Formats: sequence, C-alpha cells, structure tokens
Amino acid sequence: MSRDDKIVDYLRENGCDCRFVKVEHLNELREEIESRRRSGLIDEVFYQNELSGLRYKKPIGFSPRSIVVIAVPQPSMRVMFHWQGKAYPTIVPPTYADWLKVRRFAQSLLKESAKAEKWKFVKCLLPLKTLAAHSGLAMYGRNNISYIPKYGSFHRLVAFFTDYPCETDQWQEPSMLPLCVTCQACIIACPTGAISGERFLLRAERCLTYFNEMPAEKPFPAWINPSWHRNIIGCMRCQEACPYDKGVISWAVDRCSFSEGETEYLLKGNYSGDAKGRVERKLKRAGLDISFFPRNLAVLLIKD
Ligand code: B12
Repeated sequence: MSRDDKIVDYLRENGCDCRFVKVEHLNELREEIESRRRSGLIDEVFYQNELSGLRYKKPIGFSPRSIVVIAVPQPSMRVMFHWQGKAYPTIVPPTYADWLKVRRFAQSLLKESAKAEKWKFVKCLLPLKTLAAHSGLAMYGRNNISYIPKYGSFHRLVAFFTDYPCETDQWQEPSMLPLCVTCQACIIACPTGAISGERFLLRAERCLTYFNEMPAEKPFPAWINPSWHRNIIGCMRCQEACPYDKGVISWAVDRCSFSEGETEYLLKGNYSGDAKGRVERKLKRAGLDISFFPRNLAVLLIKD
C-alpha cells in the first residue's frame, strides 16, 4: 500500500475522503476559471464579488509540493423561529455551520495520518469544487455542485497546501454524474433559471443563494418572487430534487431555537449592544450571520 493510500484510508476510517494533486497544477486551476471569465461565461460583477478573493499562489515562506483536497460529510441544521404564536422551522443547508471546526478536524486527521512525519498543512483559498473534480475526489452534478459516494452533495470541501510529496498525482478531467445526462430534475426545480439546459456552468448571478448571502442592506431584486425563498440562508431546491441526494436529503440535526423575543428583535434590524452580541453568538452556532437579517427572516415570516 502506498503512503498516499494510507492517508486516504485513515481519512476514510474517520468518515472523510481526500485526494492529492501536485502543486504544479495551480496555474491550470486558475486558467479553468479565468478562461471562462475571458469568454464572458462568468458574470463580471459576480466574479468581483465572489471569485476575485481566490489565491492561486503558493504561500510565502513555505514550499508546498502537493495540494490535498478533503470532503467532510455534513448534515443540514434545523433552526426554529417563534413569532406571533407560531413556530417557523427553517433549514440551514450543509456547509454553513461549523466551518472552522470542520477545517480543524480535516487538518488534524491529515496530521495524525502522517504520524511521525512532520508534514505541514496550510489552508488555501482555491476554487474547491474545481479542485475536487480535477482530483477525482468528487464528480459534478448537473446543478454544478460536487458529489461524493454515499453523502452526495452533503459535504464540505477543504484544501491544504502541503510539503508532503504525493506519490500519485490524481489530476484528471472533471466528470459529470452519469444520471445527469438525461435527468432534468435540478433544471426544472431551479426557480431562477440559474441552472439551465443551454449550458453546464451555473448562471451564478441568478442563483438565489448569491442574493441571500449578500448583506441585508442589499434588498432582493424585484424579479425574485418572494415565494421562491424557503431557507433562512442558501437554497436547497436543486439538492432536494436530485436523485443522487435522495439518501441524505433528510439528514438534518436540530441546532437552535429562537424565542418570540429573539425573533422579534431579529425582525426589527438596527442591532447594537449586548443584545446584538448574544443573538449573534447564537446565530453563529447555526452557521448564520447577523448581516443576513432582517431581510432573510422577514421574507420567510411575513409572506405567510
Ligand atoms: C462563489 C461560490 C458560490 C456562488 C457561485 C456557485 C458556483 N457554482 O460557482 C454562489 C453564492 C451562487 C454559491 C452557491 C452555493 N454554494 Co457555494 N461557493 C462558492 C465558492 C466561494 C467558489 C465556487 C467557485 O469556484 N465557482 C466558480 C465556478 C466557475 O467553478 P465551478 O463551479 O467548479 O465550475 C466549473 C464547472 O462548471 C466546470 N465545467 C464547465 N462546463 C462543464 C461541463 C462538464 C460536463 C463538466 C463535468 C464540468 C464543466 O468548469 C467550471 C470551472 O471553470 C466555493 C468555496 C471555494 N473556495 O471554492 C463555495 C462552494 C462551492 N459552495 C458550496 C455550497 C454548498 C453552495 C450551495 C450548495 C449552498 C446552498 N445550499 O445554497 C450553493 C449551490 C449553488 C449551485 N447550484 O452551484 C460548497 C460546495 C460543496 C459541494 N458539495 O459542492 C463550497 C465548495 C463551499 C465549501 N467549502 O464546501 N456558492
């Protein structure tokens, strides 16, 4: 068994999976995104908001030889709001909560798997789906999300630069899940037309998630029908419709519940002082940021 395989096996024993690629692929990774930007397939405002912060350079003062990309399975979170005598259950999709915990967990597994060797694992800011697909760790669904066996799209991706010289470079052409060739479920389920039959690449500038992840000072555009909003953050319609997510779609854990008073406070806006600190900490545990409020909550409660 190769050293790479031993690391992969250790991560699998702990419920995760990972792949290695040589660090020399950084430029190809950048080109994947930049060539699509140059040809106009990536909306420029979206690029500036969401992709301009990605970094394709090696970290300063450290000479990595490989990049390791890890998939850590994660459930949805159930979060309850109480308002005017009614309970409003909402869902926070996988990957919003516990991101730091997940990254530390992945890093500690890698360190343990390397045992006595003192390899370093340094966080990187790369396009993680693109990397996961090129490493063979994940396959793309037609909805542009990455999928792994058993957990479907319910996983968080994390990547590290490492001085560990991987034995096998897993870099390969990305592939799409076989059922997606004929299945149209996510295209039909997407209310905004972000997933379209005309091209594979998501029209990210139309994705509901793009708008509800923006700070609440930015109101939802008029073309978005309020009835399209179902989650307090993100959107799960393309995942809910996906046959590959059937086994995990109900995998959700209760995270927290907001009282009438807390919900009322969140709906009012203009947060400050101790009350803000308290509610902010509670929101953070559920993967929610106070900057999404009151907009994301108001659209769910007030349309009722
Ligand atoms: C920007 C961003 C967004 C944007 C844009 C999403 C997008 N598809 O680009 C918005 C805000 C809309 C968003 C939404 C969501 N996001 Co997001 N997002 C990111 C972020 C920061 C970068 C993604 C990125 O690189 N986009 C650039 C595009 C160009 O890259 P790409 O999607 O890999 O596209 C490639 C393919 O389309 C391929 N391609 C083109 N044509 C073809 C044809 C074929 C046949 C094939 C096989 C491939 C192929 O080429 C492209 C690369 O050039 C990452 C974190 C990170 N650092 O990577 C999280 C990340 C991708 N998001 C994540 C999640 C969970 C989501 C949501 C599911 C959340 C939700 N439930 O609402 C949605 C999914 C929306 C969707 N259907 O894609 C997870 C994905 C985990 C997973 N299982 O896939 C990530 C990795 C965060 C994390 N650490 O886990 N997100």
